Amino acid sequence: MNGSVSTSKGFVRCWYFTDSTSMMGGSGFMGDRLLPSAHFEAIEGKKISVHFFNQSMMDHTIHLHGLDVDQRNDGVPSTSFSVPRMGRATYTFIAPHAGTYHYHCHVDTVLHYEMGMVGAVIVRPPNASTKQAWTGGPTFDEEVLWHLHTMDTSWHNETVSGPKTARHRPNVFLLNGKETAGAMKDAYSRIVLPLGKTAYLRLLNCGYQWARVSLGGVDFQVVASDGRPLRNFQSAKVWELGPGERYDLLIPAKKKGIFDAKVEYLDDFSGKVLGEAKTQLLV
Ligand SMILES: [Cu+2]
Repeated sequence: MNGSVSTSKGFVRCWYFTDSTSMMGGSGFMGDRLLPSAHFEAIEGKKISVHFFNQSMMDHTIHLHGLDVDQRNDGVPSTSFSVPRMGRATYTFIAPHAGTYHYHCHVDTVLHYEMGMVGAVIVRPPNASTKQAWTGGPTFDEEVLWHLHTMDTSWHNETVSGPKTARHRPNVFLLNGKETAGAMKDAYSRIVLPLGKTAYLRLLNCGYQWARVSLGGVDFQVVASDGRPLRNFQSAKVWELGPGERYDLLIPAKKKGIFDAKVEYLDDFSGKVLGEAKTQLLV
């Protein structure tokens, strides 16, 4: 689909996937927004079919990043196929392991990705639990997905990548599709946790910059990377993830308070903070 999102830099044209099976009747994920694109869920070991109707005037695909699909279902036009405008296709795969995954369009990837054709895939354990990360893995009380994304709004006037998209200079910094003013009060981005409970935070970096995540000094454990458990969980207060990476964090609520949670986007070469999106952790 194609639409405009309101940002501090004005309305920005974007392209996105919607979920026609959702209660929202084809709106974006998280109720009221076009970005991020709709996320979907699968169950480990089960065969999944994703029916794609390309309701646009351009070719697109769905590439299931990290899901170990076969060649036909890989969504790379040169080695699989592309879905023409107003065309339909079904992608089929067996969800490999419970965890946080990613999908995106792979046609003129650099531009289609930037435009918003990116989303998360959550694979649940075989018992379909929404309170355990994987079989034998950590359990949690609350689950939050943070989709990290930046925009260079000048790119959003283009229809094909070229000289004007040779450099990515982000000027909009998003958390779940919202800048700080929106993310601070966004029920899908804020982490609200009763004392003694645990949150599971799934991070997916869809920006073209490194992202640094912190929770106002609150300790967390990094337990999984790119859909696989870490052999040793790592305690941290700050975590950085590169473009396309996913990390899952376990956050125990040990102290009452309102903490400044944020994601800072870093220049890939200098490490300088280019911008940030803030929200809150409330215990
Ligand atoms: Cu596309």
